[in-house]
Amino acid sequence: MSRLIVVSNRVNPPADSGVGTAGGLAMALAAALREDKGLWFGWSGNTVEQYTGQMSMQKVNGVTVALMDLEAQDESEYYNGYANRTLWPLFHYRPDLVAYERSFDEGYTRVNMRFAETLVPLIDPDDIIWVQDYHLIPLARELRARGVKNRIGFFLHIPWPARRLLATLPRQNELVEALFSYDLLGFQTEDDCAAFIDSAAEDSRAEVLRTGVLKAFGKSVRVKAFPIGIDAVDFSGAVKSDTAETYRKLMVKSEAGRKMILGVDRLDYSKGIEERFAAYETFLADNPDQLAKVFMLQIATRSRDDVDSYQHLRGRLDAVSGQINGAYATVDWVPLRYVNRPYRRDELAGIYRAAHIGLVTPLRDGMNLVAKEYVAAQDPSNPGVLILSQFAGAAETMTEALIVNPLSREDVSEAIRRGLAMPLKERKARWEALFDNVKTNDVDRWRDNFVNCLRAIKLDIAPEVSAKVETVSS
Ligand code: ADQ
Repeated sequence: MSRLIVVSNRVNPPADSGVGTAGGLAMALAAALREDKGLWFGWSGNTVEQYTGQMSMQKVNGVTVALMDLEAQDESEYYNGYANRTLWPLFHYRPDLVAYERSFDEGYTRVNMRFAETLVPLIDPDDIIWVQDYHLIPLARELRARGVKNRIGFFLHIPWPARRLLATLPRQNELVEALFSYDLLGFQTEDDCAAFIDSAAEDSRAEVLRTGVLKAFGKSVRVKAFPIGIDAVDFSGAVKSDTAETYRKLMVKSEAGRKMILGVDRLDYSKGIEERFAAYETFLADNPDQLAKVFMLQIATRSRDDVDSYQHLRGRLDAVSGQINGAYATVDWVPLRYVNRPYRRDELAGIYRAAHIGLVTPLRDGMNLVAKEYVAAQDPSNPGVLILSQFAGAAETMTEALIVNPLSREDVSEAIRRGLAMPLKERKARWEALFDNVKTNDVDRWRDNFVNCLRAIKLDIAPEVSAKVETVSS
């Protein structure tokens, strides 16, 4: 069978039994690479004075990884710049936070060329190549320009924005065109597929050849939704672990008979944490009978500290959480516990299980795996209630959650009230349907569906190889 090459910005194959610490995505990719004797290629996370094109090959937890270093300028223009200050906010519907700087755009193109240059010598003719996420959209174009004819697939973990929003990005058509150098484009949801097809059809005159196959720029590409899941089996193991049970008991003790409303997120403006705090404040104001009977625990681990919008958000959350506690706390009750340290997955599993409400209210999210982990961690005989934003990719399939508009304080506040009062029978019925979906559509299924679909693509719809190197920047 052909070998699988996974390419992502960062590379982190966990050990076989990474139950406590490793994320499901990394576990699933590493398992496929071990089976296939594949290769995982990406940036080492290190910067050097001068990029040399050298890479280091090593075995990490049974997976062959190839790592390259970048220059400090690359890190600032490509990673902190175009990826995290241009594409991330734009694709999460925050044009107000987008930095449109030509140097970022140039750095993004340069780094994708560097990825291609370094990767090409490692590719065998029948390898299949799977590129992950928005950092590497132009990679297939750069590989094709260097003569690579292999099947190449791309999966976008974040949403694809609406056409009118994408239009605010200078040279956005070049980004769309770059995606036509792939054979298969995977999105999280049907909605994202439709948004991409709309961009391609309206602005790049792409033709729909047959369902899910688009043609433009003399090339064809298959477009399909592959909703990502969690590592349901491994996560169930984490839920049953001693550590999870210790944390569950710790939380039950600290609840002191109160009901816990839980939020768990990377500290990111797309997760809607500030809006969630505001909705919780509305809930406290509108439900005086619930004061001191509930509390919210928000775990928000710091991320992308080098980007100013993240520093600003941290400051806001510190202030708003302080205001809520200042207004409502009593000597024996703190309404909002706000925690910035990260927790291991088995610790989180125990915390999820002790929560009466899982409050997952991103303003935009590709999928949101926290929603799925919360469901997987519940006690089947007494499950909690998931409140889920209509703007998370997960809402497309997790329809038995209480679906809310995260921008409406009243909407979220009412859902909290309803969730706290929900009878056991309804909680069980909703949870059973949700859990069934989480178990069936897990991360292994996501990976296998994508890889099988890529393998099955006949080269007759493979893109034509372009002899000229085109770049995103002008
Ligand atoms: P993230 O935005 O990082 O990922 P999310 O799906 O919310 O997405 O969480 C990913 C993982 O991080 C989960 O396994 C969760 O347990 C863990 N995590 C989150 N907060 C944590 C915390 N405070 N402490 C410890 N662990 C924490 C991107 C996209 C998502 C998409 C995923 C997968 O933005 O939309 O679901 O990729 O494709």
